[in-house]
Amino acid sequence: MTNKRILVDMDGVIADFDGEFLKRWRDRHPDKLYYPLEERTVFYVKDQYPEELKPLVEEILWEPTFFRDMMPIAGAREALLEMAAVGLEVFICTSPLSTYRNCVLEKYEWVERTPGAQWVRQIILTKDKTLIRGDLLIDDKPEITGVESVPSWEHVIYDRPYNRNMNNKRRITWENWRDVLGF
Ligand code: UMP
Ligand code: MG
Repeated sequence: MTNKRILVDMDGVIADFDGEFLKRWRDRHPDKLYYPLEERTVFYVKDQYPEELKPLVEEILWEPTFFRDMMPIAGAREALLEMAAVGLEVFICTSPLSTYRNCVLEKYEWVERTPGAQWVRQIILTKDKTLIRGDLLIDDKPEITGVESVPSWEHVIYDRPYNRNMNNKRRITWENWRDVLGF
């Protein structure tokens, strides 16, 4: 497995996008519909909420500090460092919001802070992950599509409640990654 290139997604894999959203949603709209993570059935949080609440969801995702302040997902930082230590080529491969103004800068700030400044050079920011070459892509999105119909990587799905309908892919967490990758 060493010498392999591992592309690791950011939101929902190393950065707790949903935790940050739910915290802000509950604080700001305590009277409104609330779906805890375990009840999320769709990948995009906005798609879970009715039409009249979608702008309020977006307001939170687009505001300054949202992408900066996410907590790390438990075990993610340690896994990145360990993967690099065993000689894997590790990149953080993440898609920015099209409403990019806060998101892009804050993703860099997040990586600089957690997992650390040397990881900033490992960031690949792209809307189309099929263009990026690698052996594995660890990602929570159920299906990853783009211009390349046959990407070079194997998509190993990072286990989250909203992707459990996908059962034709290997599944990984920061608890079992060594077994799944064969360490
Ligand atoms: N994203 C949303 N809503 C969600 C989850 C993700 O807008 O519920 C956006 C945030 C990021 C991008 O810009 O998608 C993350 O995509 P990945 O790189 O993690 O697939
Ligand atoms: Mg993701």
